Amino acid sequence: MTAAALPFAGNIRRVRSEADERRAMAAEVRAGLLSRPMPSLPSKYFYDERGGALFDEITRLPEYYLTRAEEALLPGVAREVAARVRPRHLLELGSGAGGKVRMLLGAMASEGTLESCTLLDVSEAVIADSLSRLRVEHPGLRTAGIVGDFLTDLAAAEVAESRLIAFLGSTVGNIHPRDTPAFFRSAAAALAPPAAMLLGLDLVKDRARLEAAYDDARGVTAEFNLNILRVMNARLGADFDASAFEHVAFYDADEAWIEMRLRARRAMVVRVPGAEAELTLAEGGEIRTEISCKYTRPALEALLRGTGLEIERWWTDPESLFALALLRRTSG
Ligand code: AVJ
Repeated sequence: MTAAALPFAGNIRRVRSEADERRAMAAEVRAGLLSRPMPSLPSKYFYDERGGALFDEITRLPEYYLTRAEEALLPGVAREVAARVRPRHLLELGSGAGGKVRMLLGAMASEGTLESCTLLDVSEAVIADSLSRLRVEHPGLRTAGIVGDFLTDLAAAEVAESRLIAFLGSTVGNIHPRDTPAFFRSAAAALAPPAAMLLGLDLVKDRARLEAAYDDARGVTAEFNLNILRVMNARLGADFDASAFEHVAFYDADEAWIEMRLRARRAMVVRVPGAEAELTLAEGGEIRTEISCKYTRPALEALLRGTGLEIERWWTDPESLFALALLRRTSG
């Protein structure tokens, strides 16, 4: 039986109705386009169907070491975490197309502790598809989906004992460091001990390696970046001319993040009726579309201070490209 022939994966809950979702998107996009010195667009809107497929392609690019480095670490780490934490419930955040969750479930099943798996993602289609596949592999697995945003909607997953939260792929890097502590506090609140969070982190490294990963030779990342304009056109009736923009990606060493922008090749006025906004750009004017933070262990420790979470274990590959951190609630 193919995944396509499976019945629709039920038990998927939207945090907001589609109408509320649209209103929230309009407000976020409007705020981003009005922000100065530079207008911005929220990076979660990369991921429509085409954006998801382009991201998948990015993960297979020779320059994009992140996914390979994490997937090489994960089998061993999953076994160790399953044995140490003995979680019964897995909650994956921003799951994407994810083969990674399968490694974690496999390890939990081998320990004999696996009971349920919940996926939280912005895309209902991605959740439904992933859950049907997981249930083929683990008949009897209790599955649930939450259509929402990991930044604001973690509270929608009721607190479970013996839960492992998986937040992989360095997706945490898309959160602005000013908002990261609040995110960790909400994660701590969703964890009743014994419970833990497994966090994937891209590490600080030389500029050339970082920048190549976000500006690949084949131009897939450029297409991915430009796709956000097509999403604005499709969902908010905007009239962005994607061919009038170029992809920009650079490492900001002071902030320790990769920044992606779209630069206007000519002066233009863009209308975004669904967000009740209009954007005037000079030739060379830029829109920020993503930050992707790069970490060190001390930098993560600083972000965790006072949030109720601390690093219990830290794994990295021989080249120190990528890390997996096991976070636990601080006692007291
Ligand atoms: C999905 C957040 C891990 O920041 O590296 C890939 C997204 N952006 N190439 C990242 C992305 C440009 C990616 N994450």
